[in-house]
Amino acid sequence: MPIALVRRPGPSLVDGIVTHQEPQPIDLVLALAQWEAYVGALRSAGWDVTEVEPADDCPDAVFVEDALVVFDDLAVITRPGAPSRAAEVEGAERAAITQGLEVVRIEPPATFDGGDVLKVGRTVYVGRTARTSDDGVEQLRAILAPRGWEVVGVPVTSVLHLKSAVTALPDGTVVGHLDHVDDASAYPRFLAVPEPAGAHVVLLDDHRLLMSTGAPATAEMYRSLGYRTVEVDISEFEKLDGCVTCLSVRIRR
Ligand code: CIR
Repeated sequence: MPIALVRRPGPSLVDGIVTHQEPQPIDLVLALAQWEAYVGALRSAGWDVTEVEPADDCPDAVFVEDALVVFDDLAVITRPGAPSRAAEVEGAERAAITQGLEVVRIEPPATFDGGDVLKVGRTVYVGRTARTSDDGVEQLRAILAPRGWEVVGVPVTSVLHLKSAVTALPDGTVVGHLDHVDDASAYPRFLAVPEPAGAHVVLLDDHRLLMSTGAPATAEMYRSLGYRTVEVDISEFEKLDGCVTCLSVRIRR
């Protein structure tokens, strides 16, 4: 059974970082209910959902994808670019070890957020952003080259992370909204979607896509391509520049 690591949101979520939109109040009760529904969608699709220990002093800890990235049996523990997120990696590392993963760390002074990593086959696209430094990209390249992964750096200028702009369908087609994609030609196969939130898909399996309720036209487009969609309302996390991908780390072995 594939494993999904998640991290329960704590009371400090209301103080999460907002960079790419006007700040809006966060409804904590609604956020927790939305998080439970997100976890429920993963479980219903056959994922073994495991909670990483909470990091309630870190308002953005629920966005667990930024703290570690898994490649086969290797967990790369990141070095988040936002200082308030630095302590998130401690519990993430313990969770990786509990899962029996080999662990390596991104070392200072580099910074690296997991949301900047998009895996398509054995290609790893890495966004160069305000959170992920050139040095971070190069460290990942050095870690992964001997393991048979190719790292490709891509520019990201208008959103927080690479995966705020693009994700990929099960057949490897990269999907994104053209307002947020700096260079669609970086990807061998690219499909433009009609809504920004439609660019965010979690692959539940080869046929089912988990996505936000905030992109109904894109969901319809994916269904016309033969996929099934599972849509969850994550409005409280979207107010904090989050999306469906960053709320879990999927481990497929
Ligand atoms: C942050 O600014 O770090 C959080 N408020 C949102 C992080 C979202 N993570 C992601 O897209 N991978």
